[in-house]
Amino acid sequence: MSVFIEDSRLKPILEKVEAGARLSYEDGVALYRTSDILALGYMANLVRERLHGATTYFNVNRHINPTDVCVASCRLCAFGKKAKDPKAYTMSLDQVWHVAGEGWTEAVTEFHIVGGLHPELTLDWYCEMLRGLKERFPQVHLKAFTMVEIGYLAERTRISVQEVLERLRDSGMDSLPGGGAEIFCDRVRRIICDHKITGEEWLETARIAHRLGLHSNCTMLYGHIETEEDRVDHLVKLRALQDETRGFVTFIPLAFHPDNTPLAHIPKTTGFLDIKSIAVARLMLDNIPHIKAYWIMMTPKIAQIALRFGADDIDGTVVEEKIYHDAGATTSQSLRRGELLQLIRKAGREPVERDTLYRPVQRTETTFTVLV
Ligand code: V47
Repeated sequence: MSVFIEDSRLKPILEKVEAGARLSYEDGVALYRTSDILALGYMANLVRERLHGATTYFNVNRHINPTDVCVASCRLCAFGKKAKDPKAYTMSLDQVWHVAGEGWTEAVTEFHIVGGLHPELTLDWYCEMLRGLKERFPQVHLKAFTMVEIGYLAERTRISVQEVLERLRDSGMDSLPGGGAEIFCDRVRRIICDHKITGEEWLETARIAHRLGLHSNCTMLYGHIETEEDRVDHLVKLRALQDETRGFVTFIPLAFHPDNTPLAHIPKTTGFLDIKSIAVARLMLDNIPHIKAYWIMMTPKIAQIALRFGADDIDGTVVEEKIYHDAGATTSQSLRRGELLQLIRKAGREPVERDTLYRPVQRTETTFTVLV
């Protein structure tokens, strides 16, 4: 099929995409540099439809953030607070289990659980939290703890990352979300998140998790001080690890929201960059099955457009989001299942409710069955 390409530098890339060939680092940089968003969208949509046709996935999930107390003080973050901050909170185990139940009205299939790096909560506490959730909600998938939280627990408990992962898995953790990856480049990390594990450590933690048979997602935070080269380097590193482990399920590009962070002077990302980040990810990450347009971060309107620029997933109902809303997000904190269906259908796509590992879910008003 022919397509009108305004930016002639994209022609050799189009040939590779049509042939199903892997794109190089240089191709990735060229894709980020182009303004030819329609050619980019054409190519990304070609790959998206080759993999998923018109299907667009969503899930019925609930976010739980047990604490916002965090020792890290990352400049990118408006969520984490020092323990002595009067606005900081830490839930008791009973509160976590209670909050989880509040999302139950729509029969959620996933709890997405992440929090700050708390200096006192122990590995045993987290294991008990998971066991309590599994006991009360045995059919709900527990997608819990970023690689950064895992690294911190290992450091504090003085045991290996592998042992932390095994203990959490044995207590009920089913998979891991993709957060904390930010941008792997050291120079950028030193400025936006200098107290976090390094990019290499993030990748190594993911490698260990995948080797234990745990799946995870992966993310990239863009729109702050990183260069186009930094972004492509990040994508290429994720792709290389995926060649090795096949453990990543979904990639989620995350736009930096500057409000209430020490980097508040940085302008917000544009819709153009948000859409481009989805498309470039779809084209570069040829071995990661899904690309998510996280509506909380992109707004439902841009997320809907993204479904024609490479994304095949729109995340879920979420119910109560804190990380982006503390950083000035003006989107709603939750969407109902019916609203997600509408959003997808109005983009001419076919909604499929999935569980965390993308098995289709069949449901009645209050119950669900995962189709295997
Ligand atoms: O790790 C923090 C980012 C992430 C800000 O795996 C910020 O399915 C923008 O990882 N502006 C948490 N971003 C969110 C996340 C996620 C979201 C949805 C689905 C999944 C999944 C994972 O948000 C953090 C960090 O990278 N973040 N502060 C901020 N001011």
